Amino acid sequence: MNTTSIDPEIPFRTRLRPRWLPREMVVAPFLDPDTVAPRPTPRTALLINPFYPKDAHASFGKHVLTPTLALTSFAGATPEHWSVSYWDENLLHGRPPFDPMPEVVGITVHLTFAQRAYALAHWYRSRGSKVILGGLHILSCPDEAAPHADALAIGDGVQLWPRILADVGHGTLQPVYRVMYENEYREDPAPRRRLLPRKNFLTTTSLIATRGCHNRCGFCYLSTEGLRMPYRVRDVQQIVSEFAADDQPYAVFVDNNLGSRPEYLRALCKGMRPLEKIWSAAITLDVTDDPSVIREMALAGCTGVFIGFESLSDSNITGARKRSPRTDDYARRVRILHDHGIQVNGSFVLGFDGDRRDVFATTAQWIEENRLECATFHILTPYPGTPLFRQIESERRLLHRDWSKYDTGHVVFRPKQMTVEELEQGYGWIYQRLFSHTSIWRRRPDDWRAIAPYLAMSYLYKRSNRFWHLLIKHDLVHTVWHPLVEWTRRRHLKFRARLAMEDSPAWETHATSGSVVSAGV
Ligand code: B12
Ligand code: SF4
Repeated sequence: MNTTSIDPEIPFRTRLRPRWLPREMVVAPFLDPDTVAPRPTPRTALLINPFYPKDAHASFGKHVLTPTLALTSFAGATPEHWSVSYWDENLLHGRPPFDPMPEVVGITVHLTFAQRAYALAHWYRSRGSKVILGGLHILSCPDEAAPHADALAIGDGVQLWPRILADVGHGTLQPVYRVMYENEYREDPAPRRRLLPRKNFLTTTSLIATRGCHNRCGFCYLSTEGLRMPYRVRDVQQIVSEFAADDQPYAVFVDNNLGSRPEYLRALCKGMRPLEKIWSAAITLDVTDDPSVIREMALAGCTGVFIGFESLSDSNITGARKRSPRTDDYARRVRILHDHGIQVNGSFVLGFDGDRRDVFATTAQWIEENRLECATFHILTPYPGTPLFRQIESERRLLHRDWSKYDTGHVVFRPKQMTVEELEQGYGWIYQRLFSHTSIWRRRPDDWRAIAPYLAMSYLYKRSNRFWHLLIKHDLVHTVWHPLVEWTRRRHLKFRARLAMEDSPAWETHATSGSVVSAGV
């Protein structure tokens, strides 16, 4: 355990080193207004994940760890007589294709890349394609998006997409389609993962087993006004089959919270165990209420979890309306995960009303003391339509509505107990600190056998943005990472075999398993 405490003023005395950020990671590909495109080909659809600027503080690797399911999920519901293709602008392959010119272009829209989505929509519409916009931002701000689309898809794309294509076919496209997430999730088809470029992602197996969350934190997109997303699960066997069918050693669950119903998680783990694969997922810390669930996770191949700790202050947590264990119990719960060989990627929000200037040093200190292998920081961001947005807006603390800066890496509101500049400086400092050699070393696992894989993961994942840029640009992400992932899987198989044999608690007998794969997004 480290005892050296970090001086709370250090963040403000430290000069932040400029970070390397190549132009193509911040500027979207050029859309030439003079390009002459062929006439749209009937019954062809192109699905686009638009470009967004990358944060130089964080790892570029997270963008190619695993693909979003936004597009592949509803692509699975495409009628037989339509041909559909996929384009992710973040893979650095230049501007999206236009030969053949698609009859329909479906674009997923988040607030941070809404302007890029609108630019793409304009380019394709002016050349004859019908453009459909869907995704989180269309649900929050439909009026803003409407002028940019032929149709808006508000809510669940899986239900809407076949209807939209049928209406295009009949020439009866409506301006707005709307349906919430109240149907049976298990009736959805599997996402169409074969559309994905396999060589460009560490794994293409993004899985989703549940919808919704037992919490409704005031800052989370799940509390957006008008969003009805009751908790629903898919059948265990559906998930197991999808995991097996994609033929990758590693999966990332993109569920909001895979641990919302611990008994479902337990059943899912039992189902996945025979696959002998590894995976990571986002969960809430209350899953550790019952350590036997954590044991099932380890036995089923869980190497890492992404946990929204959000804050180390109970009043911030209560203020955000999050039901969470007391913060003075966080450390014990982290140990339960570590003792089962599960790495912890902690997510922390900075800038709550209760946060003062010392929050950066205190948070970094706690992360190092508790040896979190990885941490992700977010500047508190009021997403439009959420209770947090309404509160900050009514207090006249919003600085602007430039959504492109609502990416949790910029300050977009006036914090209560520090200045905007202090919050920005503290955010930059805490990332610099956590990526430093000193901090990486302080957070090494207790068990010496797990140190080498931990260091490999930290350096390859967190300190190699030039390397990531090269891999992404030259389509080498999968080729280079696959052997490391496979090695992790094999190590994990040995680890879980020992865990399964012994009756005594894992922490008495086990080395941590370690992983070269980051524990979540
Ligand atoms: C995978 C993921 C990522 C990946 C990939 C992102 C990408 N766009 O390529 C990575 C790791 C790179 C990433 C990064 C970030 N992410 Co992210 N990410 C996710 C995650 C975990 C899963 C997304 C997913 O697959 N969902 C499942 C699909 C099926 O749901 P869906 O996207 O809503 O799509 C459905 C409908 O919306 C609709 N639909 C969507 N698009 C379209 C389009 C059409 C045409 C139609 C018909 C329908 C339709 O149909 C789908 C099926 O119903 C979500 C949380 C979540 N569980 O959704 C966060 C989430 C989307 N991310 C979020 C954030 C904040 C970020 C970051 C900004 C964080 C950061 N600072 O690093 C970055 C940067 C990305 C950016 N600038 O946008 C927030 C967005 C909040 C908001 N209100 O916009 C979310 C919701 C997490 C959260 N709880 O706050 N992310
Ligand atoms: S626990 Fe996480 S996913 Fe659930 S409402 Fe809160 S922030 Fe959203």
